[in-house]
Amino acid sequence: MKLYFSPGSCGLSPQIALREAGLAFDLIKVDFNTKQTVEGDYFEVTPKGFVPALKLDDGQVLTEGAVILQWIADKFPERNLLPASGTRERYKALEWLNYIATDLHKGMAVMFSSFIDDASKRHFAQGNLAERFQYIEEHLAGNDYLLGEKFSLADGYLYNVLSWPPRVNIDISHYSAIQTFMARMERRPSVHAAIEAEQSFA
Ligand SMILES: N[C@@H](CCC(=O)N[C@@H](CS)C(=O)NCC(=O)O)C(=O)O
Repeated sequence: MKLYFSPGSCGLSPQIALREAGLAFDLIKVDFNTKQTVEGDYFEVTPKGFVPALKLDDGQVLTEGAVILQWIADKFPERNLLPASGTRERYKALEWLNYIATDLHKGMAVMFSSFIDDASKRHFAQGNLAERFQYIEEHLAGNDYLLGEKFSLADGYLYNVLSWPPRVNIDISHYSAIQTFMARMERRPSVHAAIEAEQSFA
């Protein structure tokens, strides 16, 4: 199995998930500028050109981070990485995955865009993103993890996206529940190992 990623991107959360599942995998770095990997043209892996992509041992390629997380969880149900399919808890997890992917991840993507000027980014961060952070802060104030007391792969995705604000000069240090959550996640061996593995490519 191969995980295509780029250091510091949304490729971190599937890597955390693979480690939580105890799966063996190779990491293949994608150069965003050239869309090349050590294997050659990344567009041959996925015409989207985006990370993450997971190439299975049979050659099939899965894209879309939130979908890759569900595939990993469903492949190894005994690991309890997401609630069982069809349960009410599963739909709660899907709500979070969708919220992170659409509102938070793509909201944060605005801050990295070269098509948007700095003033508009600042305005967007203060108006839009601040509300997203506050919503998450209030939820985490009463919960160790997104689904309550137990870790799920949605937490890895949230951790991944919430590690970006400081890189684009958004201060989230005053959100104390978010900070506690980030520290809790960093104590997980999967998160620690995933970050270290990314750094070895930097
Ligand atoms: N819809 C995709 C979006 C993935 C995405 O936005 N990937 C970014 C990195 S976080 C990317 O590959 N960007 C490459 C580029 O902009 O050239 C998903 O949810 O997995």
